[in-house]
Amino acid sequence: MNNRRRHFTVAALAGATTLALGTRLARAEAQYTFRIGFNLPESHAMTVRIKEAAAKILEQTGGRMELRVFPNNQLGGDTDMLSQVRSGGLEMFMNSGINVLSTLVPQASIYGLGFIFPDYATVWKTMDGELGAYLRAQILKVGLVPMDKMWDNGFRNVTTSTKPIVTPADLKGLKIRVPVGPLWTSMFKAFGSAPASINFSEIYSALQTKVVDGQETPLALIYTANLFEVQKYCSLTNHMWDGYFCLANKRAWDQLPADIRDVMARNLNAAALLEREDLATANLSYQKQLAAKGLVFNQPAIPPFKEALKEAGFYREWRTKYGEEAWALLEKSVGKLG
Ligand code: X2X
Repeated sequence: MNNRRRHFTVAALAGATTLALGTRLARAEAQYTFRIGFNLPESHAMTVRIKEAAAKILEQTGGRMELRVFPNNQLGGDTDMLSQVRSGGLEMFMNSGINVLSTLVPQASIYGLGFIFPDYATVWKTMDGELGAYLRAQILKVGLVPMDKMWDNGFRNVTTSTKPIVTPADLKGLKIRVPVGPLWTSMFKAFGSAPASINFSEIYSALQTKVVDGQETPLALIYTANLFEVQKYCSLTNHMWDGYFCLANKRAWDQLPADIRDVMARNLNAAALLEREDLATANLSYQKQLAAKGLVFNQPAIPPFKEALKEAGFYREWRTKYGEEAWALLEKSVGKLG
């Protein structure tokens, strides 16, 4: 798993002075190599910040630790990457707790319950607080080591190729792509939609070929994954907030020397905080940029959507599934739910 590359390469190259050669030299010298995979596009803030963190890790470990970054489903879809990181074929994986990770750790999706976060301040208070710590402890139990800081994906909005969503009734019968996680299927069934679980790697073609008519992701993704090319309307439902855990295979993580683990954790956590700021800033302009690309926006009234979920028994059902401990931690942070 760990590449211990032979040092004669370095000796042979010693004396090289150009930056390009310097980089290659550092690579040749790396004693440990991890790959990190995730589903977001190259231009997404997460990709940019992870690459930056990888460069700092290489530098701060004196070239001993190389983190190779594979965005955009280059290593397969989420379902594939999750099984690779569990087996150790992949050392690190970024995934939303509501996405495939929740098929392994059911509690991980609790923060995706509909309409529970009024703003980012409440999101970070919750996910950097007791609930986040509880979720990370659950994830650790399945042999995945989560870094302390979560990364922002964003508040999610519904887009369609057919009509704007103005009231909950507009969601009825809608063929909508959702990620592969039971909370999503349950939420859109509660709205009366026809949700289809499809990995992000397949979202563009599923929309283009009209396998589904709609989808729901944050504006950052509608923009960076070019979903506006195959969607016409965007309804600002902000129905749930989503973020990513940065995960390492536990056996691979434990094999790293403690000082390298420290450098990794420090840089990845710092990068997560920067990525949160990047998106907070970018979010201010995505709507305008998407409108300029032809996406038609509307702002539905939100209370009827929350009411529809309540009436369908959605919160009751998930409270039972998550259990009282997780539910109490959530309510402690966001207030009583229903
Ligand atoms: O699949 C999605 O929609 C994405 C990229 O937002 C997640 O990973 C949850």
